[in-house]
Amino acid sequence: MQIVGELINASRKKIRNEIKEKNYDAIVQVARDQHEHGADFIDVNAGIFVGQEADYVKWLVQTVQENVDTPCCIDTPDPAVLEEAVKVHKGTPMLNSISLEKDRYEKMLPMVSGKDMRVIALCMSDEGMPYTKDDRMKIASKLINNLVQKNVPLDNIYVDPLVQPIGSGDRFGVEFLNTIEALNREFEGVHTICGLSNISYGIPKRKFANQTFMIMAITKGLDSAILNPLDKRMMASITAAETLMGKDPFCEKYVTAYRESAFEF
Ligand code: THG
Repeated sequence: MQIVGELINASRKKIRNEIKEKNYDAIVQVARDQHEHGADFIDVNAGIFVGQEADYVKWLVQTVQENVDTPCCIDTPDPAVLEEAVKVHKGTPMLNSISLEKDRYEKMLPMVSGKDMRVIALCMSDEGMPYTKDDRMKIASKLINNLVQKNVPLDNIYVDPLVQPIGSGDRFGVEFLNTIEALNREFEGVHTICGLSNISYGIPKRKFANQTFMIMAITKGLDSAILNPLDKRMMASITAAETLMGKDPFCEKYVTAYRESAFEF
C-alpha cells in the first residue's frame, strides 16, 4: 500500500492556524511524524486560503522537503496553483488531481504529458458527481486512455473513483468497491487511490468505519490511500489485510510490524 499522509490540510481545524502563521516547526513535526509512521507521500492542501493558496502551498512544499525525504502530494483543484508548486518541488511530486472537468483537464494535461509525474485521476466530470460503477468507469476509462495516449505511463496514474459518504447514499460503498475491482480487471497496472474518510462523514465511530472500509477495499485491489498514518489501528488493519491477500511474502511485514510494536493489533 502506498500511503499519502493527509494531515497537512488547512481544512483541519488543528493545523489551519499553523499554516496561516507559517509555523515552520509545527509543519515539520507533522511531516516527520507521518513519514516515520509509514507515509510515502505528504499531502499538502491550503485550499481554504483563497487568493493566497499558491503562496501557502509553495511554502508547505519547501518546508516539508527541507526536512523529510519524501515527495509531496500537491492537493488542489486549481491548475495554476499546481503549476507554481511543481516549480519549487524537488524530484517528482504526485499531482492531486486531474479530472475530466474540461478546464481543469486541458490546463493540467501539459503538466503531466511526457513528464515523469505521478498524477491522481479523479472520477469527476462537468456532468457532476458519478453515482454508479458504470458512471465512474466511463470517466476513468476516458482519463486513463487519454493520459496513456499523451505519454503518461500507467504506472504514474492513480485513479480515484471518489468516495462519497455512506450516510448520503446506501450504494456509495458498493459502487466505489466495484469500481476498484473493475479498474484492476480492465486496466492492469494502473494504481487506485482514494480519500477514505469521506465514507464515514456524518456517522458515529468514524475511525472504525474507515478501517472496515479500508479492509474491504484492499480485497478489491486498492493499492494506495490518502489517510492518517498516525492511526495505528488503521495501519495494522492495512498490514493484516494485505498479508491475508497474499501480498506479503512469508508474512514478513506482518511479523516485523508485530515485533517492532509498530502498529496496534
Ligand atoms: N481524493 C483526493 N484528494 C483528497 C480527497 C479525496 N484530498 C482531501 C481529502 N479528500 C483527503 N484528505 C483529508 C484530510 C483530512 C481529513 C479528511 C480528509 C480530516 N477530516 C476530519 C473530518 O472530516 O471531520 C477532521 C476535520 C477537522 O479536523 O476539522 O481530518 O477524496 N484525490
